[in-house]
Amino acid sequence: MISPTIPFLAAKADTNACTWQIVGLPYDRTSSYRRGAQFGPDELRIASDSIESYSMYRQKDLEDLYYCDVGDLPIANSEPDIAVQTIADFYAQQHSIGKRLFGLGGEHTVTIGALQGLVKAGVKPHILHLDAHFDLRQEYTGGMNSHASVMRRLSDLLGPAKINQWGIRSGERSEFEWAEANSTYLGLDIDSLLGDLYALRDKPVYITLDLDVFDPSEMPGVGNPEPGGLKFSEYLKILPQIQQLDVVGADVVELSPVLDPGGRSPVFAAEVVRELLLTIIH
Ligand SMILES: [Mn+2]
Repeated sequence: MISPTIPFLAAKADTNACTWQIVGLPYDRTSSYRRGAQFGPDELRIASDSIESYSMYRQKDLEDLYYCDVGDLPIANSEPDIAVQTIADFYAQQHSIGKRLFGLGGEHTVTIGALQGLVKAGVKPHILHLDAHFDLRQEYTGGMNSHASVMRRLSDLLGPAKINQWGIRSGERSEFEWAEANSTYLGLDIDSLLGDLYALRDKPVYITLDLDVFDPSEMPGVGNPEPGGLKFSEYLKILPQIQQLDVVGADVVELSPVLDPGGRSPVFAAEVVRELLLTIIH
């Protein structure tokens, strides 16, 4: 493992005492449009140091939660298949000893490794996928393990019935058709998402949040920005429903700090992570 520049805000030092662990997944080698996501995990941690550990929205404090930050996996310069394998091995090993992992990306390809690891450890969760893009291509320039193929690989692993995609507003016609045929697409409407989340109550769920699900006016530091996205205030409305789920793992991916010269994206991403930690760790 590679030590973080600083641990994520309010992370505890004693890793033995933590069920939940934050792990950095600094990878961007299959990014097609604009790279930079390999710097996401550390920039997110540094930004987390500038925000409050208390959330007025959740009325909870990160200081009261038990989670650790175990640093980064050494994958930044690996070929995609090797990076995915490294992540899968780590996740399988950690889950086999009862840990749960919160991944900081890194490009979305890292999620393939995370779910391969969970499945290897015998965990087959439902997937809640929040993203501007379907990521349903059979293969892409990087091969089978690519940011544009993530959800197709998860469907191969878990079956399409466990895939729930929300916020998507960009894709090839064939991706829309596949999502329609396999009923994986939940649309763009917040109220319908709340109903879909209600149906997942008490089931094991893995949440994968691509930061480009948010509107680029609020979250510009992503590789593939897409207008018309989720607002932070709407995100806050989803969280009470997410609290009802049995979340077995989560990741927040695609922060690319170098693409936002204004520098607000890492702070935004850190608050997204804070709210999610306060929601899923009970
Ligand atoms: Mn995306």
